[in-house]
Amino acid sequence: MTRRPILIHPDPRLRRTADPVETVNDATRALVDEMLETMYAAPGIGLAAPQIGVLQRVFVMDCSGRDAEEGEPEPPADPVALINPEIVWFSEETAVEREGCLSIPEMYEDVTRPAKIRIRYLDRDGGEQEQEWEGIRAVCAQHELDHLNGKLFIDYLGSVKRTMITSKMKKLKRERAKDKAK
Ligand code: GNR
Ligand code: NI
Repeated sequence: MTRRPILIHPDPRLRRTADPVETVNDATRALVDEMLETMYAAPGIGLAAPQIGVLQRVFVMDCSGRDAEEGEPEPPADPVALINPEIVWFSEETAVEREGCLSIPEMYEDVTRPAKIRIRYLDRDGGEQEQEWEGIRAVCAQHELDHLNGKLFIDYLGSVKRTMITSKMKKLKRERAKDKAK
């Protein structure tokens, strides 16, 4: 399996709308495996294909560590792949969670979203699935689905905060590029 570099904001590929997967096949499953490996290594609880520069409607998540009653499970504890996901219902009730993003490292801000969702998707075998989620799974799935539509969690913040975070990320990218050249 292979780990892929994660794109850092700002990057035009993080702002595009990803394309639906036409058929779930071995290539899709290879992509899912690479995404899971990249997500666990990061480490993160979710990863969307555009974050590794692949503009397909695919994301992976494993939120098992965040709601464990006792201790941290060993990854991969609960890997889930969602292909062509669609939110078919969301609650009027909202919840606030402090969010972060692997494409915006070390920045954490509160975001308000619907507390519960029903989501329909294809699994890695192409089977139709429908799940109702709340808590961190609902937050994570909404954050990942946003990535498939070119949206980032900083878009929910005020423009002053968003601009400040974007400047910090530009600086981080300049420094990383310099380090690489050394
Ligand atoms: O690892 C991640 N943690 C996280 C925490 C709160 C809300 C959303 C997330 S998703 C993030 C990984 C990521 O950037 N996925 O796109
Ligand atoms: Ni993210």
